[in-house]
Amino acid sequence: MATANANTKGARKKEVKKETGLGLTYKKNENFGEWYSEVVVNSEMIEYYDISGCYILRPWTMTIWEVLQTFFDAEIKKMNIKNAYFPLFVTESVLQREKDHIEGFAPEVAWVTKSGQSELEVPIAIRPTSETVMYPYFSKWIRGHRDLPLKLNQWCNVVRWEFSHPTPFIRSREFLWQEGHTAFATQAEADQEVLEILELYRKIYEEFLAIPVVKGRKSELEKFAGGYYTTSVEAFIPNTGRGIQGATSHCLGQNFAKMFQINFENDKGEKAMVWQNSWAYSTRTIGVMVMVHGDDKGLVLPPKVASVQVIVIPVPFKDANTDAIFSACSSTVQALREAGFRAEADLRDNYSPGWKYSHWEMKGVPLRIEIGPKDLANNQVRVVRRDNGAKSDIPMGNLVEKVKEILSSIQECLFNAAKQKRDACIKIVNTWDEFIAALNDKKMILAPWCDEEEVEKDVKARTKGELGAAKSLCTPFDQPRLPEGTLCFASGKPAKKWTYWGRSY
Ligand code: 86X
Repeated sequence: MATANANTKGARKKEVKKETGLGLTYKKNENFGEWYSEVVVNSEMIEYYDISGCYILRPWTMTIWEVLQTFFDAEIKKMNIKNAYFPLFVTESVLQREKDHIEGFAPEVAWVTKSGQSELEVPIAIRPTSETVMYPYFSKWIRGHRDLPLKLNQWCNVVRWEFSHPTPFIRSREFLWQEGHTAFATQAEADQEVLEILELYRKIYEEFLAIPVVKGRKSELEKFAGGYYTTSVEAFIPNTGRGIQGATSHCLGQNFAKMFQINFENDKGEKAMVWQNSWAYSTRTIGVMVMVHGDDKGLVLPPKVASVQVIVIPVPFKDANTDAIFSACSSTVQALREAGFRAEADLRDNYSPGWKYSHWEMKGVPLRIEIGPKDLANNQVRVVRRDNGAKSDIPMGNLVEKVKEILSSIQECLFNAAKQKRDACIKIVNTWDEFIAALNDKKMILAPWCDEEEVEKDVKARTKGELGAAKSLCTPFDQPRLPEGTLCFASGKPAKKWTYWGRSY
């Protein structure tokens, strides 16, 4: 639409963008940060809020979250883990019972100090995580070995008042997650669960979000300080050259049992301490998905998590039978829905087909079906893939079968493309010089390491800079062969293992 002051081509173009809300100003490879912010907003996943670091999760986001939740919730129920809900608030004295590792986190805790105009007698904290909320009751509920295992999960929000640069999904001050907290009589049971949960996290990333991850163990420096050992799935963002912790599964050992006196009488009548785990994944998963698959047209959704898997768009020409085209769209949607697909028709008459194509591309819908007069006449539909733009005509008779085929092909192609890109970023190094070169080249670095905490601290110190220091991401469970005599890339001492390193989120 022309406006009075849109008198240059550029200004007019910008004006059009503003009015339609279509198109991205930034390119993924040119300004990744701005591209990301624009995609999450224009795809209608996120709305910015007037508190920094807090975001509105719109339905387009929540349906993805719910798909992951439905999967994970069913899986943990098969493991006999029960859902519970504990309060949002925790008193200062209870929060302090975890003093040692709270210390470092203290600046991130948000407090409620008033109700109305009157000061509360004791300030209460908003949970940043729920160990201190839950474990006093684990202590109360666990008496004998017959009370074990106690396996609880909760779906909730937590608040961590971060001060570093907030990013939707990736680093927000409030986020959604599940937190699992379990207690066992033996370490062996705890060890086994840690890996079972980690495998579910791998599935969330690889099988739902089509993102390759590395399963491994965190270094002593990077593990949860309150725990015994930490495992994680690690993803990688090629554009920024940063690793990102996708989810964690901790074995807490007996540290919290000591702090919270979670004891039980074992089957020999002796007093014993429980072995505990905790594990979580958050809405960060969705941010990683946007970063990995999105392109210059917007979001790209893997079919398994897409709120709308197939969008059907009528393409009426002036002299065409519009009613017949519209009703073909509706019956196509109906057939797809009956077959179990999430399909919708965009029958709005105030937008052109071209506008609708861009709109649903921006929103990342995996497959578009166009129905015009020619398709009607030939009893076919035109399908266009979001991931690679490939077009094909499919006979109405094969609709369901073909759509099924194409959607699984998209799911597979997205994973393969992401894996190829990720793998191209992995660099194996043996020396410090190679390490620095690879780091500057935005690589995910696999290096032989002596596994000494002081050496990791030294790596951090020596790589400090504007972009942030390098750190260990994880020691992959899947270890390449470590030839006898291999030396640590950083210390020159004998290497004990292969570990991934890089900058990270
Ligand atoms: C660490 C550890 C653990 C349950 C998980 O990673 C899985 C789910 N929790 C969380 N952590 C904190 O303990 C923590 C504590 C405070 Cl007080 C805080 F402000 C921020 C924190 N962030 C992480």
